[in-house]
Amino acid sequence: MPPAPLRPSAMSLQAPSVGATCPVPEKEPVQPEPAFLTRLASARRVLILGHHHPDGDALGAAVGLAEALNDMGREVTVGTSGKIAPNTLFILDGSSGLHRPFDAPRDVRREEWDLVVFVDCHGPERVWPDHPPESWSGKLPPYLVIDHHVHAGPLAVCSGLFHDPEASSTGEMVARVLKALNVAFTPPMLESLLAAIVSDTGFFAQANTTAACLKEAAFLVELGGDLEGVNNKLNQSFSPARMRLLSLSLGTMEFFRGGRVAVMFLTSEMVERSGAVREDAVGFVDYPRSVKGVELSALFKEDGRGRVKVSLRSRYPVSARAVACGYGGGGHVLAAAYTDPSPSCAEARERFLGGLSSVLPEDAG
Ligand SMILES: [Mn+2]
Repeated sequence: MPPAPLRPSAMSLQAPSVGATCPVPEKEPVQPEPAFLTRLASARRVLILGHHHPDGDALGAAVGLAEALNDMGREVTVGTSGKIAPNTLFILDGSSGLHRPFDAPRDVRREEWDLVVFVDCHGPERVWPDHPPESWSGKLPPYLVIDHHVHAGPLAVCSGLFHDPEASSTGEMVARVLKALNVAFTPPMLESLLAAIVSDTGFFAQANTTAACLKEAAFLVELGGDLEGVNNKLNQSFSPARMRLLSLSLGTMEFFRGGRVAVMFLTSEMVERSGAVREDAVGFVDYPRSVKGVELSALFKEDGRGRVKVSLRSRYPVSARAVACGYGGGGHVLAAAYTDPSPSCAEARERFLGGLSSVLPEDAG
């Protein structure tokens, strides 16, 4: 999921007048605490885990950190839980054979690791959302968290936290960690960290593309990071089956509320007919909101288990999160999601449209 979109501060919206001293519009980014770095660097055997169904940021941040720790002589594994979109698999190829699946908390044997690092999420509940807290509570090795999502409350059980909700991506934060550790950046680190940053910023196009984010990316490019190469792998390497699936899904786009709301379906039947896999649908959610005048968009995806996952995008000031929270979901202001118990996209859409009046009041349109 893309990161918390940030509204630019009032200061950054004011262009400096000609001849005036240019103001410093952004405060310096948060750096990891020395104790956090010591904890990270002193572990010998480290397991790095991103959130369930890891996206480009979770994978890139994990691999970037893993490569650095590996070069420091640590035993490192990147663990993943859930499915990975085909266009982001290259990020794992860049790691030195350090990846394996961890589909359940029991796969993390306590005696095997000195430390677990959760990246792009705040802990085990985001890695194994289908497992009850009893399955991991008190059973994991000590763990650190590196994350840019907004947390609901303090994280009591982690042994160290590097948290910056203003960071564009966890990849940007890992770049800060590696600099603080005086790591010599290698091509696999540069590629995976850039892949993380561009994944969460829509290739430097979204509101979270801050000056700090661009500076961090520029630092990585200066060291030899190849943005064009990352773009080719991430956005120019889709399968024909994925395009067939996109075509079927786009064919279902419909508009409501005078064009302010757009919805699109992705059914299991379409996945089967196209020969694609569900994870090929990465990026589909952005199409309905890309239409002029659309303030809120929803992609309804049958999850293959009799429910419908609803991914929302909105334009400021409409809050996708407020809509998602109304249905028991959550997320960021402009990008959020919830699961609808309806067996079909059409039923889930009716429920969605029925609950919009509080967020998107009826107007003349
Ligand atoms: Mn992220």
